[in-house]
Amino acid sequence: MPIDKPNADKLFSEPMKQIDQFTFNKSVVDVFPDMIKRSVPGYTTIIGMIGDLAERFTQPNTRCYDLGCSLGAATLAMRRRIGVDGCEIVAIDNSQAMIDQCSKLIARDHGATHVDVNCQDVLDVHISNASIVVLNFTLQFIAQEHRHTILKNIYRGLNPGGVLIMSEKVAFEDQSHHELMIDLYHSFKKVNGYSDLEISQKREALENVLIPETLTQHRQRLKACGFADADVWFQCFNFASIIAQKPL
Ligand code: GEK
Repeated sequence: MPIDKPNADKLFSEPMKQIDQFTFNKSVVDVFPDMIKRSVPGYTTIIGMIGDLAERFTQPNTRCYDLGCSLGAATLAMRRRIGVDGCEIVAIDNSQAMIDQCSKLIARDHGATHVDVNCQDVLDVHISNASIVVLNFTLQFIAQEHRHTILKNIYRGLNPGGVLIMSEKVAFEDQSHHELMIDLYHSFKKVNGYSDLEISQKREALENVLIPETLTQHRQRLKACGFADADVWFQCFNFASIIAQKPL
């Protein structure tokens, strides 16, 4: 089967009179694989490592959840590495355009583990019998007042020994460090072919849509939800991934 070349992300390349709030619509879906690789430092590494973590933590006859799955990159990474029987992956996203394309990509893959793909809000998902829950750059798009409820629901639904893998764009308490990380991040985007115009228009579109928090805020919330020792396992500039295990 030929491998499709991803469409280049040019969504913000022309000057815009009015910049609408960013949404995960069909135009975004069409360029998403290119967009996320060029916009999130470490994305490909994190996806690969989610496969490693799935191999290590998936228990037989349990579920793995990919919440805010987009096109299912983490789902496929887990599916390729789950080595135990009786498991199911539940992939959830509230963008119908994402789910339509995700379903096609999952159908093309011939992994043995069953994948259930649903268009649903993360807030409405009932989590149970879970070995792994992945929130790969999803919580940042959810209103802050709902974040505790989601993480508490995840904690309840995880089996003892199960893990949450949560990646986020983060902010820093120290203003000069924060500015340095943003500057390094913008250099990363420029090296990846985004112009100053694209960077600033996208930034404006994401204002009030993507709300980063500090690692301290994340650790405190995770602790309050029951995850006693949640901490960072990957970081590049202002993008980090946390692993949190439910005690055995
Ligand atoms: C990946 N995890 O490739 N309920 C469900 N989905 C949501 C919600 C919500 N309330 N809010 C946002 N989303 C993926 C990348 S992208 C990250 C995740 C990014 C979905 C939204 O529709 C989008 O598909 C995803 O979360 C965020 O590993 O684009 O920076």
